[in-house]
Amino acid sequence: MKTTILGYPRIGKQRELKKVSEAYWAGKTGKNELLRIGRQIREENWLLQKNMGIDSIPSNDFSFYDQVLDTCLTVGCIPKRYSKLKNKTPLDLYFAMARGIQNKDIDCTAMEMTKWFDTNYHYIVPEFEKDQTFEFFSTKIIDEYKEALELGIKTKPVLIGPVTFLLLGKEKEAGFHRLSLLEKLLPVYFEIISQLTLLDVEYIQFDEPCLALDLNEQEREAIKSTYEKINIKFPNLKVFLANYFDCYGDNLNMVLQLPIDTLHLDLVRCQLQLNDILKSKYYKNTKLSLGLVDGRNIWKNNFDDSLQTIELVISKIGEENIWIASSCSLLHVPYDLDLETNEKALTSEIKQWLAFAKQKLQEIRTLKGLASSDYNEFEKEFKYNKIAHINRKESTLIHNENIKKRVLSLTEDDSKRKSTFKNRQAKQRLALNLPLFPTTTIGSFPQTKEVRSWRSKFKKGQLTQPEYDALIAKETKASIRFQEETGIDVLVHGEFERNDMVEYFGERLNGFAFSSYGWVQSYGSRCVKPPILFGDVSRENAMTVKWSAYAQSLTDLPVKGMLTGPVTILQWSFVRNDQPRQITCNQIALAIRDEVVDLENNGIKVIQIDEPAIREGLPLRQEAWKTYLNWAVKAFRISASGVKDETQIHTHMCYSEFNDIINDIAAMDADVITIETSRSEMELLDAFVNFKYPNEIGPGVYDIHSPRVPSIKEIEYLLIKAKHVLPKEHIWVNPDCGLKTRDWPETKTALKNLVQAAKQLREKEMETA
Ligand code: THG
Ligand code: ZN
Repeated sequence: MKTTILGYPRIGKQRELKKVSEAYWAGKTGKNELLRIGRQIREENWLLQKNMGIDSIPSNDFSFYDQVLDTCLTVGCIPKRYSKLKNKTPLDLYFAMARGIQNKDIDCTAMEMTKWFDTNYHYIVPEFEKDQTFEFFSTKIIDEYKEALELGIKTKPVLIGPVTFLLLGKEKEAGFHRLSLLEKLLPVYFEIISQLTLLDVEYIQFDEPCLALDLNEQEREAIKSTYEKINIKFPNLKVFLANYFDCYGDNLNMVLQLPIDTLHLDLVRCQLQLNDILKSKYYKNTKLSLGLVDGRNIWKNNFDDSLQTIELVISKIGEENIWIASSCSLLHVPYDLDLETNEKALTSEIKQWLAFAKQKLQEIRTLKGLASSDYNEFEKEFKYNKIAHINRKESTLIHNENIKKRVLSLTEDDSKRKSTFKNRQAKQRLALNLPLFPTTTIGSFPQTKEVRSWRSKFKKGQLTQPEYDALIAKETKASIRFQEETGIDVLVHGEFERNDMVEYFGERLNGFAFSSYGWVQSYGSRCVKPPILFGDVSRENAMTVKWSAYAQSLTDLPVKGMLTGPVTILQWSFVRNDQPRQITCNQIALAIRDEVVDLENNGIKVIQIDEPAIREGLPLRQEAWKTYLNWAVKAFRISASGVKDETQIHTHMCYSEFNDIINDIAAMDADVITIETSRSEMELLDAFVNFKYPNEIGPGVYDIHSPRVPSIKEIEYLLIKAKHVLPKEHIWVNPDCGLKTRDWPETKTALKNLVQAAKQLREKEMETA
């Protein structure tokens, strides 16, 4: 029996990598310092794993930005627009691809970014051309293997498999399919393997998480031929093939026949595949890596359950054919629970239920101990583990009978508005009196350094509540005046009082706890600190009414109330695993519903409930889509349906492709949806040619992810494009997303242009009418 993990967090225990990269990009620190911190993080991670008793330690799981981008560099898949940079230092080329580059010699956009499977991690999307060639370009994987060897550690290098790499990318031109590039790509993989073999590598981990998706015959065949070829060329290499986030599903029979050493199973996401494998006539003598320790969530492993599984597998295939592993890379969990010493933030009662990355290493080691002859040495830990689980089951912190009852007594009517959209629309028109092509923004205004410093001073006790409130009030008032002067029709208060859009609500609801250092990489140097949703969710007091009502008191124009939706709060938290996600989601939905009603009672006529993560929560296999979409859409509707017809409900979505779930988005029945489209020049609207979206819609006409200011003409052009597929009475004019990452000067100019474009379009309509 061996222990392993598929990867370790790399942002640094105290986000050292984030800090040094941002300083490097700002020109405030040199390359040597950046490289030094990178080396230090790798060394710390490796030595920690060694000390914790991990037998097979991964390398090449480190990254300065993203592992898919690393793979692009490894195989020399560098879009032509960067070719000028190829003879510069590799690091500058690398960051230019990740972040774009703009100076007097060169002006290149960044490569696109998208969500990594169903996680909140974003990867860089590889770009392929028809005449794409590959070469072994960056030797990072070799260098890091050698670096670990020098520390006396023979690692298991991690490579994104060639099929997954191709499938994750996109074709930059028509006329070919990216999978057809496999023949050209494989020789580079052979070259890498051959160099690693010369260094006496034993295992290479190939990550092929595309095996968790519905694959067609060709894609399956590509996997099969790839690993057969690798085996023919390198018969002594031990291939560790990893799939995670879901079952092998229809791909199982094929992978069981592959000539590989070890097959990794994510047993957290898919328990049932284990029995299928042990029963299968195709299963011969492949070793099995049992991914029992959850790499996506922060709960302690249940040793009792895991041991039963391990013992079953031992009885079938023998101890020597088993690995104990994390379910996926530990990238998705924070570093170390031992850093959490603030008892007020995270009580010891809650802490005893949790395991972060370092604790998960210990769990893997303990499971191996308990399943082998070292049992006695680990017996004590087994006992503590049992106690923690009993304690969690019975904790009064977790269970709230009123909430459980309220969810059980939900009826169909609770997820329905009082009237049809048509009736509501008529009443809302009278109540709001908006012009054609009404303008609005998505909610947040720039979170300047100043605003963030107020919050941080307030948290440290350097500002009193009244002092802090006065600063927020002043900023909110200025934002209302700015919007009035600019001529925006539906205003927002600006969200100056908020941190992260999920954290803010978590902090105000029962059932959530917060870590102090529980950072997880979201993309590049950007991190999030997901709330820990440990118990039944309830709302004691209004969460947003104070600032929304204050903003509304300053103006006669409607001010939109701003909330985060139940599915997004669920998706961006570490969610309890002791009840179905659907029930937890309904609890959040009821809390948001009460907030929506409170806002209405306090004079707010337009309320936006954001659901940017609804697409990300979609299961990887289509057979599971319907069930998920049913409860997710319903949870949104529960949150939105407590109001009268006159109150206009908005929602907002971004970060994903929505075309394939457009029917379900319509079923959410929001009166207005604002949606990200501007980067793809309204490609999204293609979906609306065939599908008549029934309610009102604001396709984003200003890409807020870039400091670039769109001209009036550009915005008008996008709106005219929208007018071709949407009824003009349904079109709203707004940016792509919230403006919190932007600065004021560009925001002001861009919004002036946006209002002007809407006005011009209105005038043209008047002329033709
Ligand atoms: N909140 C959460 N998840 C998200 C987003 C979010 N996932 C998708 C998308 N938005 C990811 N985008 C970002 C953008 C900015 C930051 C993180 C994710 C960011 N983080 C700060 C940093 O790393 O410096 C830390 C945040 C803080 O100081 O509170 O800027 O909006 N949950
Ligand atoms: Zn958005």
